Parts: sequence; structure tokens; C-alpha cells
Amino acid sequence: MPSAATVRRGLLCVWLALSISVAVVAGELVRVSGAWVPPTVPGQTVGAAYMHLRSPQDAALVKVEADVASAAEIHQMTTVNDVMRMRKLDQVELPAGRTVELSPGAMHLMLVDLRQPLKAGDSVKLRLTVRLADGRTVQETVVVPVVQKASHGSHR
Ligand SMILES: [Cu+2]
Repeated sequence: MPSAATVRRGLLCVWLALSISVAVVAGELVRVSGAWVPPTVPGQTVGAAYMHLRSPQDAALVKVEADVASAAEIHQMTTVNDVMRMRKLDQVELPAGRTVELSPGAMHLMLVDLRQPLKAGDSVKLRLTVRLADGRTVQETVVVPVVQKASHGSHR
């Protein structure tokens, strides 16, 4: 009978093999480009993340996790009677072959309850879960730089 340690090693190998194959599949499926996160100001406990997403087949971004925040949400910014409002979305539709933009003042990812301030030069690791048209989900991890740009949405 194999020892507990051997079984654990075996399981770890299976898990690693699975996560590697998933990463390769996701890489072929959804392309993430131009991703950036604005730095936070002192006292700021939420951050945002912006990027371009492009999938060769119909898919949807259904979940986001961030290493620097206890939660990450998909938000839509809208202006109602000159007041900017943010609405939480369940997913971001990724129609086949179309570049979907997550940008300041529009759809974006919100990093809720930051564990640390975000400084220019740092990077944030985001784990994206994408659901394909056939119902399968794939995950992709992207490393996003914290960059100071001239203007960004207000996320105070
Ligand atoms: Cu938001």
C-alpha cells in the first residue's frame, strides 16, 4: 500500500498536470493585452484594473480573483443624471473575435478591500475564469503592472 506521502505527491502531480494543461488552453482562447492597474492614494481601500480581452470564440469572463484584494468584481460605470454610478455585473460577454475594452469610466474590474497600497512599479496577479460557449470554464493568470497614467476613473 502506498504511504500517505506518496499519495499526496501523486495527487500534487495530477493537480500540476491539470493546471498546466488548463493554462495552455486558456492562453489559446482569450488574449489579454494592455492590462494596467492605477496606483492607490493613501487611505484608498479599493483599486481598479483595466485591459483588453479578445476571445476567438464566444465566451464570457465570469470570475476574477486578485492576489492583493479579498475580492474582485466586474463593474459597469454609467452616468445617470450627471452622476457616475457603478453597477456590479455577473460577467463580461466576449463575443468571438471582438476586442472588449475594460477602461476608466466604462466597464472595469474593481479590486475590493485591498490588502496593501498599490504603488507604481508593483504588479498585481489576476486570475480570470472564462466560461466557453460549451459550458467549460478555463482559467488564466495575468500579471498586471501598476502604472500611473494621466487620468483614471475615480475609485476612492
Ligand atoms: Cu468600480
